[in-house]
Amino acid sequence: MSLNDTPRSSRLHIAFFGRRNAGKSSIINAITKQDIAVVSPVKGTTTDPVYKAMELLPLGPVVFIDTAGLDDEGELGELRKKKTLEVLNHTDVAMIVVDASCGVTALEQQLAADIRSKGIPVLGILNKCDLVADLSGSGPERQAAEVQRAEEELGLKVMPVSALEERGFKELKKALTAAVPEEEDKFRIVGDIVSPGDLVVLVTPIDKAAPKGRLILPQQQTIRDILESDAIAVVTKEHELRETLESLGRKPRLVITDSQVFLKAAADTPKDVALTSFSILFARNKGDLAELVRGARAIGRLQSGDKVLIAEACTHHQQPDDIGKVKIPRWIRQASGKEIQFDFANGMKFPDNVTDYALIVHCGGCMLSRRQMQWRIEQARAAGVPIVNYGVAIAYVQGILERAVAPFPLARLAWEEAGQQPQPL
Ligand SMILES: Nc1nc2c(ncn2[C@@H]2O[C@H](COP(=O)(O)OP(=O)(O)O)[C@@H](O)[C@H]2O)c(=O)[nH]1
Ligand SMILES: [Mg+2]
Repeated sequence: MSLNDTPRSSRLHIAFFGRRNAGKSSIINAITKQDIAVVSPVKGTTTDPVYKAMELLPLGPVVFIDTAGLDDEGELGELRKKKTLEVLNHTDVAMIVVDASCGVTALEQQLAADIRSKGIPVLGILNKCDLVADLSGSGPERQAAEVQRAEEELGLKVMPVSALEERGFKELKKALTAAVPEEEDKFRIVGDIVSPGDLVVLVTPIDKAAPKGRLILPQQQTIRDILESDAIAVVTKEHELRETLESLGRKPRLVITDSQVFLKAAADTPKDVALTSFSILFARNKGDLAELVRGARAIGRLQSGDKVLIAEACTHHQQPDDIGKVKIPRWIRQASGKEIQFDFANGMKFPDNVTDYALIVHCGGCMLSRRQMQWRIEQARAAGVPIVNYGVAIAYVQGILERAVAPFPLARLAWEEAGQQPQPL
C-alpha cells in the first residue's frame, strides 16, 4: 500500500488544533506508533501544517494534519494562525487538544465554536492527564472531574489521554471513529442510481490531452463505483459509441461521456437512453449539482465588463487549447455575446474574496475532497456569486444541460425552477 493507491482527496482528513505545547505532535506520534503502517510523513516548515498519511483501523486511509500553535504572537504568528485555520477548509474531523495542566481557555472555546459553525465534527482531547493524576494523588476521580469540566467549557465530548504514557488511545480512536460523519460513504459517484446487472457505457476520448498508458482518475473512480454496484461497465471511445450501443443487445441504464465530446455522444445516444457526463457526476459527488445548475443560468445574464473567475484545483501542464484558459472563456464569450473579463485561480488556493465576480466557473474538482469543494461553493453562495463547474457550464452553452441532469431528480428540479430562462445558442 503506498500513498498513491488511494487519492488523497478520498482519505479522511483529521486535523489537530490547540495551543503550542498542548501535545498535538506527541498525540499524533502516539497514534501513529501504535498503528504500524505510517505511509508517508510529509514535512512542512514550522509555519506549515504537516500531513501524515496512514492506515488507521477501523477507519482505513486517513491523513493526520499537525498544525502550528494557535496562541502564537507577532506577525509570523498571525501567518501561522491563518495557515492553521485554512486547514479547516479540508478537515473532515477536527481535534482540539487541551493541556490538562492549563485547562480550557477562551482560545479553545472560540475555536470549538468556530469549528462547529462550519459543520465539522469536532472532539476535545485532554492531554497530559499524567500530570493531573500526579497533582491530585487520587488520579481517576480527579481526571473524571477535569474531563467533565472541559466538556462543559468546550461544549464538546472530551477524551482524556496521556501522550507521554501512551494511555487513553484505544478510547480516543473509538471516539474518533464514532465522530466520522457517515455521509462520507453516502455520496457515490454513480453507484446509487445503478442496479446490479445494469449496463453503463463510458465514453472516454483518447486524444492528445489523455495521459499516456492509463485512464484519468475520474474515469477510474467511476468504473470502480459501477463495479462495486455489481453493474457492468462498458468503455468505448466516442467514435465507437454508436456501434457499441447497437451491439449491446439491451438498453444501458446510463451513458457517461467526457464533456468535451458531449455533442457527439448526444447525437449517437438514442433519446430514451439517459446520458450524462463525468463532470456532472463529479459535480454531484463533490458538491451541489443543483446549485451548479442554477449557477449556469448566470452565463446568460452576464453583462459586458463583468468579471468571471475560472478556478482550477489542479495545476496540470497546459495544453495549447487548454480547457480552462482557452475553451471555457471562448464558449462563455460566445454564449453571452458579451465582452467578459476573465481571472484565473489555480491549485489549492481559492481567493478569500470573490464578491467582485459575476460568476465563478470551477473545474470538476477531482483533486478536491467533497468538503473542500462544498466549502468553495459555500464561499460563492455566501458572497452572492453564482458558481458553475466546467461540465455544467459546457453542457449549458451547448444546450444539452437539460439532458445531462435529467437522470438526477434534484438537479432536474433546479433546472426546471431556473425556468423560463432562454438558452443561448
Ligand atoms: N507530562 C506530559 N507531557 C507531555 C504529554 N504530551 C506532550 N508532552 C510534552 O509537552 C511538550 C509539547 O509537546 P508537543 O507534542 O511538541 O506539543 P505541540 O506543540 O502541541 O505539538 C513536550 O515537551 C512533550 O514532551 C503528556 O501526555 N504528558
Ligand atoms: Mg507540534
